[in-house]
Amino acid sequence: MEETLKLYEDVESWRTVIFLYNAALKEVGTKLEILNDEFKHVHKYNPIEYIKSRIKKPESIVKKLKRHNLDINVDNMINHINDIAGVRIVCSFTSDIYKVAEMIGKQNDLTVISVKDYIRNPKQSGYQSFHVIVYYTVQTINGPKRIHVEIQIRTLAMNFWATIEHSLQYKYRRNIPDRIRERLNASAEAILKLDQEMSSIHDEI
Ligand code: 0O2
Repeated sequence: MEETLKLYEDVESWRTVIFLYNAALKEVGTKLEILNDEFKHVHKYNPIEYIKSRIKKPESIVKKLKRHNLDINVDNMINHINDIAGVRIVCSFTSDIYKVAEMIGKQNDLTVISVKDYIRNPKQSGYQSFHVIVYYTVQTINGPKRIHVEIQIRTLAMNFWATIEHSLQYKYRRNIPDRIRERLNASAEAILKLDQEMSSIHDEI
């Protein structure tokens, strides 16, 4: 009986937590859309191509907790997983990524808690992206609640590479064979060259 009650409490707190992450995601997404509209209004130029949001799937949350050798519970999920609510901003050019990151840093209602620049320092896998973890405060019927949101900012080309590599990681259960790894590394270099070339053409205009 006690166990059933505990399970019920866990499921209830899980639902409440996911509700809050969803609320944060909606508000942060709208906020970024408005900033993009304002940027376009002022500079006659759109730094953001598109924005996508997602809540991490329960099985991915569990996998990540296990990867970090943590017990599977709601507290660990809140305290140790920063990307339960994720927003992905896709830009045309690398310089746009830094413009968007700067805009995010200027917002009073977003507190930047960490930044990872995998563009200047790509991961060994070849992964390139700019990650910002922020706190956003959601107003609830019981008062304010601070929620973590991970914002990933990348170019269209970086996103193409990351999406393909991510699905291969899934297919090979994070054990991509060496021959495919080599091709992915070569593709990551090609992506870097492509982004540099497109930026240089863009600068000519
Ligand atoms: P999923 O399946 O996308 O949710 P970690 O070190 O990964 O355990 P942390 O601190 O969150 O934890 O790392 P990081 O580097 O900031 O990575 C956060 C997310 O960035 C990942 O979430 C991926 O979405 C993406 N990412 C990081 N590295 C790579 C990579 O090499 N390839 C691809 N395709 N994406 C990457 P998850 O939870 O790992 O995965």
